[in-house]
Amino acid sequence: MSSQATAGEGLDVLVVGAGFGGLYMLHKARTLGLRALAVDAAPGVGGTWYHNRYPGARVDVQSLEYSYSFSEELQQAWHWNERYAARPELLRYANHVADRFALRDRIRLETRLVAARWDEALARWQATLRAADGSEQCLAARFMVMASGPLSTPYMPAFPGLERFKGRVLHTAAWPHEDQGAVDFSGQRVGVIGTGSSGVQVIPQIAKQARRLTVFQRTPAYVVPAHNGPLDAEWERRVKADYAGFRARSRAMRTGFGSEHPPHMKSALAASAEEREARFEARWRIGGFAFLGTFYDLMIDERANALAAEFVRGKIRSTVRDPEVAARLSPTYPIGCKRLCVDSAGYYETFNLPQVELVDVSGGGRPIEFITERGVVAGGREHELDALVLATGFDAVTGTLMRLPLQGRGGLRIQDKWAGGPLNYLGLGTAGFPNLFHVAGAGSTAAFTSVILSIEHHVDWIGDCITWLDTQGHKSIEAEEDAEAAWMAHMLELARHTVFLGCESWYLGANIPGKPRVFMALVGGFPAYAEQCAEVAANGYAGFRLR
Ligand code: NA7
Repeated sequence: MSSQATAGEGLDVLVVGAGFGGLYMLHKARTLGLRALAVDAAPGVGGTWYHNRYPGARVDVQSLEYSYSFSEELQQAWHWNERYAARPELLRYANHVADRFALRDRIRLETRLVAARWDEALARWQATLRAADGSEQCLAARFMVMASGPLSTPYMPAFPGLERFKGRVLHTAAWPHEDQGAVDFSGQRVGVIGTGSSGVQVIPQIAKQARRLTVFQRTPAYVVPAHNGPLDAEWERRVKADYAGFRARSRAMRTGFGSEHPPHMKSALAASAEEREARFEARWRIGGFAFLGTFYDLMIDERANALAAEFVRGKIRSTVRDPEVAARLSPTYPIGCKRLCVDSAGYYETFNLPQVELVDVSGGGRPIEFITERGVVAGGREHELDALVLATGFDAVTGTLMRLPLQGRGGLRIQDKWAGGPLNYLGLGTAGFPNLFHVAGAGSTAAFTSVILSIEHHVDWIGDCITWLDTQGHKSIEAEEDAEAAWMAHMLELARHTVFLGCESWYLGANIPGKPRVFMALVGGFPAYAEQCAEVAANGYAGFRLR
């Protein structure tokens, strides 16, 4: 291991992650003339889109909105093939960005941040990086930006006996890179555990190949159609004619996307049954998240929400031929409480196929008991399988940071600081961790927006902040504990007025046994959040301690 780095030989910014967050942070830092380096454990850039290689992986926000806006040349030059891009296209885009902005020479792939400690005397982060060959290097950086992704640590439930299973076990978020490009399930009996976004996407694809597909469902998802297809050339032309205006309209939306179909400003409760049905149907035909904007109060009034939920259950009943299967696929918690699943492949129709079986493993029903050499035992029955796909999600938002030996001021460990859940001010900084910034992490609206819009907002704010600190001659910035506590109270207060506390979601950490149940995202909408962040900056970074 090299010796401890000293102040003189360090970086200005160490960026952790080379997904969309890390790539833009690196670009930003370089345009500001800062010495920056990004590291990523993966062998390629693209983050989420590098790892989630399972068949059917696709973005749930329209491509024209799930893309960078920072470069007019880029947004004009890039052509999306599909309305909702699939993983390969998204990965090509990430690689194109890395090349176009000449970022590769400052990205170290297959390199993991294995430790980082704030050095108070030097006002630097001392970071240890480990390369794939095991060699380690210490680097000092004035600032560290965690662009490690809110959904980057896959969750593998500890099913008893899993290690005994003789077939292949795959996780959707750690899908293997096969020589031939794709895992072949032809002729196999395949089990899928999990019916969130990943399960909903992978299930119809596996059903096309497998001899038999058994879906183990603990909680059914609300699945809305994407109506995906080739990108409409006329829409692309219109957007590109005024991309800046399109982006500005997106930023004015609470979700940062969907400006072409803003929420209808009427209560679902004020509409007649006929009007409601017609409006839900019209939104269903548009596809995607637009459905949740059929009426303005779907996410804040349980009774309004219940009407939307019943409409979707009606769609399930009219699509799935076996009424018992349809009933099992029908959720009862508030719609949108867990992230809505956007379907491009006929998810509900898949359950009409003779080779597909839906097994209820809900907590109240008959959970998965254990795994044998041959398959999964649930409900007292052994389901024999050749391959088992875990679409069991992520230790979301905090999981990646909580696995890092990250030590702030006075040796404060992030694991202790966040033992009761993440603490953050504006979603950007944490008390006790000077000069450490978060991108698309806890405490921001990232989870409820087009994440690239949030990334750009965070990175721009961080870039401005570093520039300001340097001009003012400050060596460090750190969230104040009071400001942080007030921010967390604000987050909870906002969430209380929504339906988001009405189910067990990854937003709440409720998908991970033992994880503190804390609502980790800000539901106040992007415009209000961006305004608060701008105000803090305009007021000399009020709520942050400067040194
Ligand atoms: P999700 O949405 O967290 O879904 C994980 C699924 O796995 C969900 O259906 C879980 O059921 C199920 N699960 C987890 N543990 C178990 C056990 N022990 N037994 C049975 N079933 C289990 O992850 P995704 O990867 O689909 O999507 C994450 C985000 O990525 C998504 O929201 C988009 O933003 C993109 P549960 O619902 O917890 O009962």
